[in-house]
Amino acid sequence: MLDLNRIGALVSARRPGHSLPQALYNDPDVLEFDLQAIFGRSWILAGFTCEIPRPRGVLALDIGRSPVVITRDREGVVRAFHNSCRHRGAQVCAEGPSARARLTCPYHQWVYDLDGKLVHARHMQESFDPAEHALKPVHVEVVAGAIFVCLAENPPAFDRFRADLEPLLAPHRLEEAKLAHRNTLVEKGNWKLVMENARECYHCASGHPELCLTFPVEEANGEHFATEGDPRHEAFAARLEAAGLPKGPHVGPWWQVERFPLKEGQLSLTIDGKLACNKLMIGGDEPDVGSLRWAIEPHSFCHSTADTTVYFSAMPTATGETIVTCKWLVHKDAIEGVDYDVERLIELWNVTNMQDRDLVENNQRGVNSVGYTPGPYSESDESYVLRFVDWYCDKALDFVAETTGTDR
Ligand code: 3BY
Ligand code: FES
Ligand code: FE
Repeated sequence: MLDLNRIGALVSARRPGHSLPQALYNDPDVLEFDLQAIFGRSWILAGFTCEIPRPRGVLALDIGRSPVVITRDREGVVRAFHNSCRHRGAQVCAEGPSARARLTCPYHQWVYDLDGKLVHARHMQESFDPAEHALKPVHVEVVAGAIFVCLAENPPAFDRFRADLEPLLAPHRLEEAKLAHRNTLVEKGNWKLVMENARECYHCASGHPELCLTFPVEEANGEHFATEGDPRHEAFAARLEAAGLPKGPHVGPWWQVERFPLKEGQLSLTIDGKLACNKLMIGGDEPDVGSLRWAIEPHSFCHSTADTTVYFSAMPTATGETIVTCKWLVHKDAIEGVDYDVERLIELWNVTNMQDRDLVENNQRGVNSVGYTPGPYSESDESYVLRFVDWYCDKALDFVAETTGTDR
């Protein structure tokens, strides 16, 4: 049994504006708590509709310890289910994308339709009612080709987020994309350290020499990218307006959405700043549209340039372990070896993610020290880390109050 009062006290005792108390980064009970209070109650960016092409596309992923499976039923409606068989609970679909007409549990071959209905269960007695043993649904929302799921019975309100994201993301035509590559990285660090690192560019100039060619690391340090009165930003805004592309920024309690200019003369977030794919994902033929950064607490950020969308997601697997999943999308008609080269497409983010892994693992080692004391964040350069940590503490204390029936 989790001692919610103890964890609530730990969160309440944190010093605002500072990194968190040690136990919040390395205590096994806190990880269990985070899975319930945070990952169990937030909208998670699970993937993209192009990963579940009609009619047989299926995508399975783990949200903490809870496997989820996403399908499109015969009518094309996207659905999500707990990926746990209604017989004896086995995981029905293996993690990752696959193509299936039905979902067959590998254990005793119970068969489910893509809408979750149980359609076949061998040798069950007369009294057994298949209608009572459909896969359990999980809340799902689709925004411009991006799929969000939430394990909670009552998920957080979604409408404001949708209104902020949809007009900015829709021009990237994710419905017409394909998954060009996907990989994972295991990081020996708590998920919060992975996300704090992902929410700032204070470390970018020294930590990511390759990213610095294209990513405006200095501008990314503030609250958002737009810099008033800067002629380059004004020219960028005018170009976007001509191309009919809204740029935001939109910042909500658990999201940030903003289109920003890349470094001068660079077209994509690649190792050389050139396009990674000649067939554009964005409508029109203007490739110089910067990048749309869309980031969702607790676990992800994406960058959508004219030619690709890159997805980064961090999932806790154990107290000191996080799995980072990266996906690269390109236009579905782009031909590998002709329009794009996978090695070149993935090189920059692979290099960057591995540099971040080393930074996170090093951070975790230092945080484990008996000499660790929470230290101050930079208000200017780590503003999104401050937001993340404040959001985490707020959500954690809400969970404690609701679950224990006490006031905050
Ligand atoms: O959220 C982002 O944009 C990531 C990418 C590079 C650094 N970090 C702030
Ligand atoms: Fe799925 Fe038995 S656990 S068929
Ligand atoms: Fe980084």
